[in-house]
Amino acid sequence: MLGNLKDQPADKILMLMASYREDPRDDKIDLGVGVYKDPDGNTPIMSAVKKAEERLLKSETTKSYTALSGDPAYAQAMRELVFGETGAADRVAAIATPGGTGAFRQGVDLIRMANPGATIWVSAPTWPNHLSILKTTGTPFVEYRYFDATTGGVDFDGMVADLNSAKEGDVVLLHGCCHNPTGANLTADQWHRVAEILLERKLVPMVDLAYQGFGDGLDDDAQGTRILAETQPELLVGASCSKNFGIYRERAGILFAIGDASDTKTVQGNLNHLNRQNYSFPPDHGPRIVTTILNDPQLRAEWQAELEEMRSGMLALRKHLADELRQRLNDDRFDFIARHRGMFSRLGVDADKVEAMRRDHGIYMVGDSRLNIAGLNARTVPILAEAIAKTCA
Ligand code: PLP
Ligand code: TYF
Repeated sequence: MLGNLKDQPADKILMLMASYREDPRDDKIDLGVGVYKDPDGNTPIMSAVKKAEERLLKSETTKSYTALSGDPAYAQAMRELVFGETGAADRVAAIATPGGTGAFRQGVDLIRMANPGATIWVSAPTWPNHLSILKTTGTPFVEYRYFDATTGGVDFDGMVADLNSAKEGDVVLLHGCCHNPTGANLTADQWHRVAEILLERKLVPMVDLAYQGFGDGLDDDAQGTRILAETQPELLVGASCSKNFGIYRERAGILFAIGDASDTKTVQGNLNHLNRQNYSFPPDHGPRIVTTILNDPQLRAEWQAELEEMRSGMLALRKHLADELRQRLNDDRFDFIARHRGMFSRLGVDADKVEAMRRDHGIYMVGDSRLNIAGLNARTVPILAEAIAKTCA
């Protein structure tokens, strides 16, 4: 049996992590995997998370099973974080999932149960794991135009034209904020236009919100999702707590399915069913940390302040890098780096240039020229700018 197995394609981002580790150079720079790093290159546990864990250690009296959907207090706290005051709670069904990836996977399974004929429209490009999950589940998908490599922005006309050819019932996957891998995002006006197209063509949006708080702030980053919650009859949202709470390995995520209030009970039952089929009860420790923080004003304020420091640090690095490149190249070709939001920017240079930066300068970015801004600090920004200027000018 096992001899029948074929090798699976490796995850390029995780492979890059391994080759970085093996590189003996002292001055190597890791701009690969999407994990937040402080200026010293560490990914520390946020202080509010540590305090919440201390509290839980003292106060938890059982590790017995929760509910198939996870702790209801987690769903409520996350619903408020993601949707704010928007949207009637009676339209929202939710399950805790192992990370945002679990939320996406469960969302895809739900779509296949509800409408097996649906095609999923994904941005070109999108996070590679979206594509591998769609392939693994045999879910039909097509790309819509999204990133314009010449401007570093969104090809919005292309996106609109492509979505206008989707058929009724198709699902459109949108990154809620901080687009991975490009860093280019829709404006509020563009979200409204997308909302109109979804309504006109009777399409169902699915939002992947993996970086709330990393772009323009907690509320601003949820703006697109909230516009859809206000305007669309149906909406799926997968949210991850991995980045904004820095609890990557705890696997804390949530899938929301919003529809007609008369369907909520059945939708909730189907979500519970999906958790049961795939892994039974979802992880609880990460969600409990999140709920403890969100429901305690002091811990919440501490968490928000720390998140804000991370966010503003990344913005400062963006501006610094764009300035350094403008000075060296004497043009504004890379100014889009300062306009991008989140951890990532795609430079839009060829793979051989990415390879040359790795070989000649020990700079590790993903082959599609995506760099993790949080991998930089004030010392390494000029080093990267020099390498880009030498290699890509
Ligand atoms: N979606 C996107 C776009 C991501 O970049 C990530 C990052 O890891 C995830 C989902 C899922 O994150 P996790 O499953 O670690 O919560
Ligand atoms: O895109 C990234 O770098 C993050 C982290 O299989 C990640 O989303 C990368 C690869 C992977 C899982 C998570």
